[in-house]
Order: sequence, then C-alpha cells, then structure tokens
Amino acid sequence: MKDASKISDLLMRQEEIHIVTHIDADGIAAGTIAKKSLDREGIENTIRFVKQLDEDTIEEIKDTGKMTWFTDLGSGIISKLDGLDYVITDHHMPDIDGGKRIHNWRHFNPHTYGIDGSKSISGAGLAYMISISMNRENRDMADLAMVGASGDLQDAALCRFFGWNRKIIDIGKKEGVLGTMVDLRMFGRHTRPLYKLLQYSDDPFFPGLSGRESACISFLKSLGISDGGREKRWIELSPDDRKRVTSALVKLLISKGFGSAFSSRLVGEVCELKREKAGTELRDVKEYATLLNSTARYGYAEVGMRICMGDREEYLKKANDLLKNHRRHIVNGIQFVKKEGVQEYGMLQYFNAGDHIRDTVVGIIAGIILHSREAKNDNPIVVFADKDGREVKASARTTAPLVSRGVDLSKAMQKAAYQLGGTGGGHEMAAGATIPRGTEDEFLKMLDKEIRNQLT
Ligand SMILES: [Mn+2]
Repeated sequence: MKDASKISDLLMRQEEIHIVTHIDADGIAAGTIAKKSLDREGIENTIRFVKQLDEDTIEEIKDTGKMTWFTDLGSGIISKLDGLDYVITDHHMPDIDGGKRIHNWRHFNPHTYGIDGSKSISGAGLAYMISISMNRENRDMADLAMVGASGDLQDAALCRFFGWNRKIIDIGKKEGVLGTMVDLRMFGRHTRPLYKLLQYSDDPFFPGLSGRESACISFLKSLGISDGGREKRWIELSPDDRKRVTSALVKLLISKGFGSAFSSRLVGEVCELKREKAGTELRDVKEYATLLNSTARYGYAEVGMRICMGDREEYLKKANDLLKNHRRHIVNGIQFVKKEGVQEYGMLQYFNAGDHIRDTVVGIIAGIILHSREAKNDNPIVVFADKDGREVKASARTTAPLVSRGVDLSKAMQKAAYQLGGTGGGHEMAAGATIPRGTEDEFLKMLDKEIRNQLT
C-alpha cells in the first residue's frame, strides 16, 4: 500500500489521464475502477480498450502525449515505454528481469514482490489498490475488483480466492458490497432454471446429464425436486434440497470414474455483489464477469464499462443480447469439434478449426472440450482458429494436476510462438498465441517439446 500510494499521489497531481486497459472482463473492471476514481477526483480522463500492445498501438499511445495509466496490461512491454509518462497496474509477467523485482516505482505488479499474479490478484484488484489509496470512498468498488479476479479465474485452482484477493474481499464485506459462501460453484446459480444448470454444464461435464434436457429433469425429480427443476433456480432451493442435489452430483461423478478430488471441486467459495438484485446476471461475480467478457469479445467493451459504471437498461439489454450471441457461437463451435474429432500429437491434443470457429471463443471451447467426452485424454489441448489477415489464433488449456507437475502453458506458448515470429502468453493453466498461418504443425511440435521439458 505504501508503493500504491506513491502512484496514486502521482496520478492525483495530473490534470488529465489516458487509461489504457485490456479488452476482457478483468480489463473492463480495472479500467472502470480507474475511470471512476479519476472522475471522483475531478481529473479529466479518456479510456481505450486494447487486445494487445503491439508496436503500432504503443506509438499511438505515445503520440497522445498524455500521462497514461495502463491497467491489466503493460508489464509485458515495459522495456518499450521510453519517452512515455506512465504508470502500470498489471498482474501479467513483466517482460524484463524475469519477473524479479524491477526497481521502477511506476510499475505496480505482484510479480515484482515475488507474488504470483495469476492467482493472488487481478488487474482490477491492483487498480483497486491504487484507487483506495486515492480516496477511502473508493473502497466500495471491491465488488468490481472481485469481478475482475473471477473473470481471470483466479479462484479456479483452489476453488476459493486467496492472497491479496482475500484482503479485497475483507474490505468489500466491511463495506457491505461483497458476500461469500460455500456453495455449488456452477455457472447460472442465479439465472438458470435448475435443469438447465445441469443440462448446460460443461465444466464439469456430467455424463448422462450434460446436454440432455429430459435426463436432467428426471434426475432432479428422482431427488424430490417436484417439477424437475423447471421453475426453480438454484438460489431458490432450500438448503436441504441444495445438499441433496450436490451430493447426488458428486456421487454421479465418482461413479463415472472421476476422482473424489475432482468431484469435490463442485463445491467451493462463491462470491456475490450485495448491491445487485439476487436472481440477476450481476449478482454472482462469475456471471457478471461472463457478461462483461461477452461484451469485450465482440468489440463492445464500452457497453460492459457502462454496466460497471452503474448504467443499466439499454446497456444491460445490449450486453444480454451479446451474451446470447456468444453462447450460440460456443454451442456451434463445440458441435463442430464433436463432428470432426480431436487429434493427438505427442503430449498434446489439438483441433484446427480453420474459419469454422471464431477466434473470440476458441479459448472457451478449448476449455470445454478438455473437460468433455470429446477429449482424447488429460493432456493439454490446443485449439486453432483463423484470425483476420494471415494469422492463426492458438488457445491452450490444461488441468491443475499438470500445472502442479510443472506445466506452464504461458511460458510454453510464448516460447513456441516467438520462434515462429508470433506472440503468446497468458497463465499457467490457460494461454493463447498468435502465429503466422501455415505454421500450426511446427507450432505443435515446438509446444510439445516445451511441455515435455517442463514435465522433466
Ligand atoms: Mn487480468
């Protein structure tokens, strides 16, 4: 907080600030926290959402001549920022010094304190730290900080938030804006009829239930849920009913050969925004983050930002339309993979979708396929999809057990892409790369080699 306050002091002395943020849920939450804090101080500001900071974008930012606040990105290009007045609040791995302490006080990044930025705090959380150091009043934005953390799946490994995120939750609870409980960690607790919660579940995939409406309804009826979960949503069930359904689901997974460690992941910490109405898509951080992601992925990050700023009505309607559209792309993409089949390559499994799957959903599809019956095995999965121009997007996902054995997809993807003149990065369990079209086979070969090296 001492270092955060140095940065907030610098920001408060400015008349105008240009915010540059990442175009995903965490980036939108981070950018909104930055913007709202500056608005509250009466500091003029503009905001720009970017996918990545390539040379051209960096030049454009420099050309504005404005003091720039990078949120949820920037650490990866810190060596290219000479001549720009900036501060960075980012949790991605810095591009120099191997993530060791970089003696640059304008660069606020957990890795420079020896703290893992992929799990302990998000871009939104870091912006929040600067923000509460500007003004105590900003403590009420703890809910947005946790939407960002959820968007980056920071609770995925342990099924609960930890590290600096824990401190943000504590502040949020004191402020009355956040609440946590131990509950089913599935998507749609607030918004989906119960049978649909099961039917559309892909992580985990429930053999015999996922994708099968009537099977879900009879499963729920057999557990004494009278209408088969058609009317009620998860949050409307009694505690007893919740317990019964949860243990039946755990039993089902175990009986289908999933280990108890995997099956118990169904239950964990859920985090809710107390100021949002129960039963809406903005109440649960996970659903909120999903809504933001679907605005960002289709070029409407501003819509997501407006919602974070507190606007509703037409913005919420637009976001929900985008979410529907997003789900359609995912469903179609998965059907396509199912039809064509996943391939194996050494320690990897992969699927090349060409132009049949949008590059905006390729990562999600990779994650879903890895945990579905379509997967060949437990090895990391890579899904390729054509981007505009002459490039291909590669998205990789792996499982927690492989990460604990040393797999780091971020490093492996970055290294393989770099050798082909592309770029890559992300997190240990989920990473992406952009490579020249036609180099997919070579990329797989290099990635396979990297993963093998990591495992030894
Ligand atoms: Mn992030």
